[in-house]
Amino acid sequence: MPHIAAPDPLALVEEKVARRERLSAADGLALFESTDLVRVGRLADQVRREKVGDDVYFVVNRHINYTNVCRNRCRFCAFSREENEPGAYTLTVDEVLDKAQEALADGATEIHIVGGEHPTLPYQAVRAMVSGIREMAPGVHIKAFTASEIADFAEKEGTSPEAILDDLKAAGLDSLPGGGAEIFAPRVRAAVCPAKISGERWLAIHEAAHRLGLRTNATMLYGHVETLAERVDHLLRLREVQDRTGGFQAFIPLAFQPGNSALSHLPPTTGVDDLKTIAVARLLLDNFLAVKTYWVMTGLKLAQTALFFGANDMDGTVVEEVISLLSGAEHGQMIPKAELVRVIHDAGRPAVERDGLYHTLQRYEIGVEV
Ligand code: V47
Repeated sequence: MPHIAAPDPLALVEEKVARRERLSAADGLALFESTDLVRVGRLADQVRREKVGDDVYFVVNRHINYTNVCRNRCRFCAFSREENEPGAYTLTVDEVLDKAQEALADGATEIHIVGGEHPTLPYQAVRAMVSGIREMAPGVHIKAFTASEIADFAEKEGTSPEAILDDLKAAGLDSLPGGGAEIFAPRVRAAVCPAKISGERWLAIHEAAHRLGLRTNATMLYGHVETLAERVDHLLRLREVQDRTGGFQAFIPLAFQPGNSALSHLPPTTGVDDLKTIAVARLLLDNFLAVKTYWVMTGLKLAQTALFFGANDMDGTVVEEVISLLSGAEHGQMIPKAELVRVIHDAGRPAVERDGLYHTLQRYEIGVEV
């Protein structure tokens, strides 16, 4: 009997990458289904090097979660509370401004503000957070509000998300973070976040922001009830919007943290899955420059390793990010800049402190102390 070699789906993907051909949904699935992590990673690493070079970006930033009151009560979320439930909190505008002031004194160049769909908090209060920070610090990058908060503000004000985005831009907003995307497939949303805006709506709000000249990020919350095909679908939908607008800055895969949520019976993601997801994102999202590894959710060691699997951004110094803290992420909330630079240098890569729009603020070549 002649020996017939089993088909090698990765070889086809490798050939396509060598020809600089766009990968398909079937290619994405083949990459996710492969257990040859090193081979998938090598391919993503090669694409990353050719596309964006060796620099690894980070930002000195601070997260401010202005409220945990949210009417959506997504099943993966350990953060949200009903308005009158114990543990519910809402910061006043002054408290938000105090936190921002503290962050600026610590050298933050980006403030990342998110909360929830609070049923009674007036839009003017959240707008005042943005305009107040802008008044205090004309140059700081304000990245605030997920698409689902924008939709909620529009509903409260009886207007369109576009009008809200325009108004927030006038108040000082620079960009939208990538949260709230979860997994776009309706099947998954019905199972884990039935009250949240649809995937189509999330994409449309980001596209509207891009049209207004606001840059945005995109995330994917993976490792719960979604299939690998649904992850691929999510990535390809982002790629489609990016083809039209070019407005996404970074893609950030968010590893599901099961603690204290209605899905706490599910196991956490594995290191192999985390690295493969970064790699597949780099390979499918051929029109995104930044693929960010979010160390708060994966741990610093795995985030560092992700730099060999397609990532070129380590997010930031992040203080007090309550969403992941409450869901059991135990990797810390704050890292000094010098430590981030050390970790990036130890991966053999130059570290670049960036601003919120990926302009270089300071380069740290290997061998140079911070
Ligand atoms: O919107 C909620 C997700 C997001 C859990 O844009 C969870 O630069 C994992 O979007 N396990 C907030 N994820 C975080 C986020 C983010 C983080 C860092 C940088 C940027 C950026 C954005 O986290 C939420 C939701 O999608 N999330 N609960 C959980 N248990």
